[in-house]
Formats: sequence, C-alpha cells, structure tokens
Amino acid sequence: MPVKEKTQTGQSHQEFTGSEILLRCLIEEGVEVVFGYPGGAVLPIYDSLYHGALKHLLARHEQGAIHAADGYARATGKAGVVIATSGPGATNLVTGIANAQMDSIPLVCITGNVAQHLIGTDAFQEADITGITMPITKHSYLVTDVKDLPRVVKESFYIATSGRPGPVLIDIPKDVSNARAAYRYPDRVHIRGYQPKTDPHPLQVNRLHQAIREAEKPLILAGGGVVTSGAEKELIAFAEKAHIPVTTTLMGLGGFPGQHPLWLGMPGMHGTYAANNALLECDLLIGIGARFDDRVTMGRLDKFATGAKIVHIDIDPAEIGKNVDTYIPLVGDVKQSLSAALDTVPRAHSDIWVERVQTWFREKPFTFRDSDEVLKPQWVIRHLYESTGGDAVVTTDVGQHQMWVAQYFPFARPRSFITSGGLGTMGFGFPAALGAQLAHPDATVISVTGDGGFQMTSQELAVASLANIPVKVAVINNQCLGMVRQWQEVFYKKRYSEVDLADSPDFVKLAESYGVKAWKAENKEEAARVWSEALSHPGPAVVDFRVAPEENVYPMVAPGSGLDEMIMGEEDE
Ligand SMILES: Cc1ncc(C[n+]2csc(CCOP(=O)(O)OP(=O)(O)O)c2C)c(N)n1
Repeated sequence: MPVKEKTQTGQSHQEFTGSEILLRCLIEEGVEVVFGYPGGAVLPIYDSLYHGALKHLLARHEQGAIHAADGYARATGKAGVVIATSGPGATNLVTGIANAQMDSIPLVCITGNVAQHLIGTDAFQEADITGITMPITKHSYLVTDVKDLPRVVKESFYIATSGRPGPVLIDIPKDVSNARAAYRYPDRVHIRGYQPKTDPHPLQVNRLHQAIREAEKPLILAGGGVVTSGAEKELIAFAEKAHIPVTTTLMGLGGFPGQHPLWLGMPGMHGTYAANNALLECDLLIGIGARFDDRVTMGRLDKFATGAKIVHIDIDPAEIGKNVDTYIPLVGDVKQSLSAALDTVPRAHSDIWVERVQTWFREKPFTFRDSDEVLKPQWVIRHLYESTGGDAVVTTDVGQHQMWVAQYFPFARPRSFITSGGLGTMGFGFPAALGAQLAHPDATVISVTGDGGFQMTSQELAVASLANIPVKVAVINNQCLGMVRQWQEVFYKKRYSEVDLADSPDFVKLAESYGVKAWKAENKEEAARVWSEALSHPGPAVVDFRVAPEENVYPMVAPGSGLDEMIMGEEDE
C-alpha cells in the first residue's frame, strides 16, 4: 500500500514499495501480459500482482515462461516480459535469454535476488544472475536503490526494443522491492554511449546504386532484420524496382512473400537448389538484416559468393565484416535504409539472370517420395499449409520438422513464422505459440513440434488448458530424435546412438490429462480428418501425427562442404 510521507519542505508525497513501482512502470510501458513463476525473492512483486492490475500467466517452468514471452515478442515486435525468482528460477531463464539474444528478440527479464546484505554469502537461492547472463544479454541491471527503479525499467524497455533488439535483465534484490520511494516515471531516456544509428550514410547508398547499375547477377539475401524492422513493403518495392531475386534466411522467412516470383526460397544447409546456386554465381550480393551465419555460408567462405561484391545493410555495426568481407557497408535500420535507397534505385541489367534463377527454382523444387501407406512428414506440413490457406502463425521447435516447415510452408507475412534460429532451442516452439496466441487471440496459431522437443516443455499444456489458449499443436511424431538420427545415418554409418523415443508417453492421453483435446493420426485420411476437427475446436488441441521415422531432410549440404556440394533428395538421385 502507498503511504504518505512529509518531505523536508513539508510537502507530502506518496511513497510506494519497489514492487509497486515496478508494477506501475510495467503498466506505464503498455505491457499487456507478463509470464512468470513466483518464489521467495519475488514474493513482494507477486504480492503487487495480487490485485490483477496486470495480466500474469503462471507457466509451469521458468523456461516455458520466457519462451512464451519470446513468442509474444516475435509475434508483436513489442518487448516480452518475464518474471522469475532468484537462484534456480533465474538460472531456469538462461536458455531463454540466450535464445532471445541470438535471434535479436526484445525481452525484459525481471529476476528477484536475495537481499543485498546477503549477496555474495552463498545465501539460500542466491545466484549471480547478472554475472551468469552477462554474455547473453544486451544489457543487465542489478538494482541497488529503489529510487533507480523507474529509470532502470524505462531504459530496459528502450534498450530491448531499439537498435538491434535483445534481452535485458533487471535483477532486483528483495530489500529493493520492499523499500519505499516516491514514484515518477521518466518520460525520456538518455543513455550515454548508446545511440543506435538508424539512418544510412548517403554516400554508401550512392555506392549501392552504382553497384546495382554494374551488376548482371545481383542477389538479395534477406534475414531476420527485415522482419524486425518491419521492412517487408520496402523490400518488395526495392527488389521489384531493381529487378533482383531474393533468398530469405530461416529468420527472414515471411519477410518477403513466399509466393512472389522473385523469391528463391531459403539458402544454406537445407536450402533450395536455386538459392544456393544463386549464392554461388551472383556478382552482387546484398545482405539485408542477415548475419551470414554458418548455416547459410556453411563456414566455407572460400566457396561462398566468391565472385560477388558484398553489400551489407545492418543496424549493428559489429555485424559488418564479422563473417564476410564487405565491399559496401550500410549501417542503419533496414526499413530506413531501403526507404533511402528506393527512390532512385536503378534497374539492374538482370533479365537473363532472373530468368535463369527462376528456372532453377521451378525445375528443382523440394521433393519427397509420398506414400499412401505411411504418413510422410512433408505431406503433413503441406497439409497444414493447404488447410489454413497459409493464414496462420506457425511456431516450430528444432529439428527435422522445423526444416520441413521452412521448406513446405511458404510464408506470406512477416511475424507469421516463429522459430529458434540462432540457438536452435528444443522446447521453444510450444510455449512460444502460447505467447503468440495471446498476442493474436483471433489468429490460427499452430505449434509444429517434434516428439522430442515437445517433451521438453509439454508441461505448458497446463497453461493452454487453464487459460484456454487455442493453440493447435501438431506433433510430427517420428518416434525418434529425427535430426540427430539423420546425422547418425548419414555421417556415422547408421550407428544410432540414444535417439530412440519409441517409449514416449501417449501424447493423446498426456494432453487429455491436462484437459486438452487430442487426436492421433496414422494415415492421410485420418490426418486430414482429425486436423480439420482440431482446427475447428475452439480450445487448445493436440494432434499426434505418427509419421515415417526414416524420413530425412533434403537437400542437405554436409558440414564442412560448400554450397556447391548439395546432396539432393531421393527423387533427384
Ligand atoms: C535443448 C536442445 N538439446 C539438444 C539439441 C540437439 N538437437 C537438435 S535437433 C534434435 C532432435 C530433435 O528431435 P525431435 O524434437 O523429435 O524433432 P525431429 O528432428 O524428429 O523433427 C536434437 C536432440 C537441441 N537443438 N536443443
């Protein structure tokens, strides 16, 4: 409860506890929902939440809470907020923080800590969470004075969402959340040494134009930065005007429509023939909000776009030249940079090239050997696409099913594909779907997950059930850790080591035990029928698709190989 205090000048002003101040700050920031899990060090914070001024979702594990906050952030572009207690609560957030950092996702992670006089004494449930997470946060605060809280919260939201977004940690010792102070939320932020540059240098824009004028085989490599900065319209206009084909990385999927004639699909390890060959042959490569990571370059820079001048548009100057030598660096927000370049961008002399790469794309699509006896995972993903007309937000976990979604579900809109790209975190997809569904209550939200990954965070079925969050879970159940099994088959002479999941629980019964409706499907007819029932079911639903276990993801570029060494699918051999 706020109390009235007399100041030295005799004026009375209201004082609030740190946890009340925190709550007010979150409301001031427009936070709609927080995800979390209580404990001793956050008792004051949870006491402030008691009156329900802010919607809180009680996850069943802090990792579930942070992935849900992350899914909310990816679906909206706003910062996701998570609360956890000290010690094990805080350390349970670590994977989620690293996950958000790798994919540049704005999160504000609030942890309680033991009272300051206990810090450093190995007190009960003490962990140095600011120290532990230092390398995986964009910034972190240990709040030592309750008076700092409003500024710290204001700065945290600003840092998390501006420039290259990322997770910010606020660690609040229990004595700080209990201490009292007056409350005033700052209306401005000024952080010395943190002034993200968003507008590109005009000179570099001119150089980009000149490079396009000279190019005959230009290519755009669009990454997650396009989605983050909301630059999809500018990218379409830019690519069309300059007549340049576009390949989108895993994180960039949806940033350029998967139905556009200039789209070449995803590049890299499981990318299209067209995208990878275009990367090999292009003479100008324009990387836009993409970081040239090793799933795209295969770490074989000696075989990556060797004949191309590389242009790199990115808001983070640290990305320029990190992985590839850059001919034209363009530091700025992607949307602003493309807008600045758009008006006078020339049309490249690319007609022959565009026709050629489009032919590759048409003639070398993804293929699989379909069957009427067993359910093929690729067929299931295509069915998810067709049954929704693509009008869905799809989250994935990590593994084969993730790659099949990237291959067989052509995303038309940004923020409709939510996946753990950088860290590759199993257990991410299902809770992320819960966050995405809370952000878009009327959307069809599908969590495509593996039987392995689902078991890492399936306890969040409790949240789906209790809060009636109508996520549709499609378990691509191949009864094994599919992607690891595939690598053991291809690179370890079929010595299958610890990948068998045949003894998994019955997912239908598991879901039902949480009060979630569920179905099993073993062939196409069943799959189509039960999926349609699941889609029209008003609440959460789980469908256990029993798919062929031996299916592999193709094409594939083996680690250590270049993009010129693609192993094509069975149909193409
Ligand atoms: C937390 C975590 N542990 C381990 C891995 C390594 N890994 C990558 S894919 C994979 C198999 C995933 O199996 P499943 O969830 O069943 O999906 P599938 O590949 O069969 O589609 C594993 C173990 C990981 N990515 N994340």
